[in-house]
Amino acid sequence: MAKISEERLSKYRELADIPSMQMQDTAVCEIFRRMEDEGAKVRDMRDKNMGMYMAPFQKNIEELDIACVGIPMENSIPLRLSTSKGPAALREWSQWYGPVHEIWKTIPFESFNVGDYGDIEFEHKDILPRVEQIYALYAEFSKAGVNTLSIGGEHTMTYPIMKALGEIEPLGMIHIDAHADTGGGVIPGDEDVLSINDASPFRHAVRDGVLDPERCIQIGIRGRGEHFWDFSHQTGMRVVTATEFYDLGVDAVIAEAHRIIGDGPCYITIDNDGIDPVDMPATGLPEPFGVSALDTRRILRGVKGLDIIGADFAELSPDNDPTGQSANISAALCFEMLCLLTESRAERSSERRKTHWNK
Ligand SMILES: [Mn+2]
Repeated sequence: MAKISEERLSKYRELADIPSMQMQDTAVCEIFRRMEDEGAKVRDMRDKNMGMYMAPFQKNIEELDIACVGIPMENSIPLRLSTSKGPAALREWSQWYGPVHEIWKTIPFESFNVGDYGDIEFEHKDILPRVEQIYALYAEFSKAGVNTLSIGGEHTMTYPIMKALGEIEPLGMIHIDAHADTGGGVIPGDEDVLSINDASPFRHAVRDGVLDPERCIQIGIRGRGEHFWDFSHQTGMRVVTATEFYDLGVDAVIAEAHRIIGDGPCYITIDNDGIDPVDMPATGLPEPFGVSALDTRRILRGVKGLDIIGADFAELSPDNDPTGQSANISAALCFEMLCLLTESRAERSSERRKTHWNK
């Protein structure tokens, strides 16, 4: 048997003496070193003092460029509850991701002041005052020019977020979901066509003039609820069912998203039930035959270049997945969105300020 030559072996032995970190991209070495110097516990991923993606907790809106926000809202989900635990589960699993994007090499912390704002502490238990409270907070973010990555919590939250962010200019939308969420009086026993719940956020956002339906694409829609979504079709939203998504292919759908949304501001919202329940069991209303987790990531990577001003991830219900894989995949997908927010902000403005942990 031929052995590996001495020449090759001596080369491998020389390489084996160099620490991995030193062989890597110097930008990655630098951010890890800086984080440790500033007191971030990058070696302890269970440190409860660490915010999402190891970002520092920060409440000062004026100082933030990009805020990660937990919205532990659980009001209108009819069954299989636990969305109020979504932000905590995502925060825990997010420690596995970042600080660098594996393909784009984006390091959000080196471009902007990224902070975890923490979870919204609701002052009321009812849905309407909670919607008001979310709106008031996001109006402050919008006024201060902060881009937001919001982790739910039920999908209702996206209505007040859009109401605040779309006030200056109506938003376009990339929406991944099993349900189009443009319903009126969807929940059984609910006679009010304009009630606010997690099946209606986009009906309200369009009605308020903050979401432009002609610049919306909804991907992954499926199940028995098609008759609820006439508002999407009649206002000109592009509804791509999960079946159509796989017939057309991911690249064709991404090209369509670029064409529909164009240059204006765009919001990305993912309801985790848009993703196939095989990958994402931690949801309240699982619908089989959805978009895979991998294809969800391909969509997110494919929409780079659009002007993404905000993003969210809704309906994560950790109790429905004891393995934690759903929260893990959710955290991976949300890091993609954090990098999209970073890339878009960098396109929009040449101002830079780094994240610091030692304040
Ligand atoms: Mn939804």
